[in-house]
Amino acid sequence: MVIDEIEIRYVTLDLHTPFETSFGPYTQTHTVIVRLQSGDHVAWGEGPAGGEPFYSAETAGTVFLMMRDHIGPVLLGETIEALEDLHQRIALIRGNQMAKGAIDTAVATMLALERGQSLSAFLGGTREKVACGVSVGIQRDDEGNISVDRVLEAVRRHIDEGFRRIKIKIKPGYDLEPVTEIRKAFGDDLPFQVDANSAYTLDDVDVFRKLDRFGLLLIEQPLAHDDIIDHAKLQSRIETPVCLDESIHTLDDARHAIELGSCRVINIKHTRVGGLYHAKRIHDLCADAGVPVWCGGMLESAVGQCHGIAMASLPNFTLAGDLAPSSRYFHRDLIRPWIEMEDGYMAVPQTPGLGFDVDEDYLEEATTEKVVLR
Ligand code: OSB
Ligand code: MG
Repeated sequence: MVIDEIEIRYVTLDLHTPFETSFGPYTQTHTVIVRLQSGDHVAWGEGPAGGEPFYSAETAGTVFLMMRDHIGPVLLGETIEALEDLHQRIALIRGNQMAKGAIDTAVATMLALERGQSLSAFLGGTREKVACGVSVGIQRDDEGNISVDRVLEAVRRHIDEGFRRIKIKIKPGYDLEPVTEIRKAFGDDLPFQVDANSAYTLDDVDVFRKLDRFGLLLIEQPLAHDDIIDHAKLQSRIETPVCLDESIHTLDDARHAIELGSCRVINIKHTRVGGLYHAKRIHDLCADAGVPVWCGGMLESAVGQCHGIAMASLPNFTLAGDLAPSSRYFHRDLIRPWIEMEDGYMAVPQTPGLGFDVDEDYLEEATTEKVVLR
């Protein structure tokens, strides 16, 4: 496969409802969409880094620049036969996983397309459908105060919609109460987990000891975004599995975290780890170590979700992902019509490449900046 042209777009999509985490509310998705051309074939990639460097050090702005100035120029005109070839060519670039993820997802989709395979089959996926979980943000009442009642309403709605697992965002001062109320309202059998997005320190171990009583599936990223040492200490003091999200950027990060006992579960976001190539290797490492994984979300467009669904069809993705139909966040998305959730699952596309056509009119409308390298 020869890379003839790379189009890079900075795209913003409005969320129909704000999504609030411990670092504040999101009202828009800021993402980078990559269009790759090879002969007559077109493939799409996405690097959904966000508008601000709060979740990770990268933003959609840095992804755009890295793609334009460093990754794109290295790849133009190059022949790539396997994902490994791509990553060998960009290995000298340090960090910038989301930017690498943006090109990796486009190249993986192109390679799948050229082989006549679905992205899932190309990656070695084995599932025909993936379980959908939902991430419920911190909710506020009309006066702007955090409201447990509103969280209960949202959880009830999502259970009714059929989601297979509920996750809520927590932060200091807003943790035991919503968890207690959700267990009280929906029972102990509800598959239920929490995500702190790094809002706590080891001094808060008592909160996590108390959370142990609620039989949570896992506690996601309780401590610092770049930590695996304190997470190991925390995991040794509590029963609930710790799951790492922000702390895992590389295969070695995953290996170190598993060796140290920093977590018992890993949330794999393929773009956080530099793309599907690395995601697959982390998946395989975790499978060998008996560590289950699940597919996280970044409020990406349906393009990025297609990549995530393909990844989540791999065998060790045994926990429900943050994978939801577009209508969860958007009135309109970059792919239409999008996969509907049926009985809490989404079908894994079986047609070659991405499995869907991009809505190029809406993409153009949602683009704030664009460059074409050829
Ligand atoms: O920590 O998983 C996270 C969204 C933006 C940044 C970080 C996270 C999230 C989510 C969204 O939880 C989950 C989803 O895509 O539904
Ligand atoms: Mg998370």
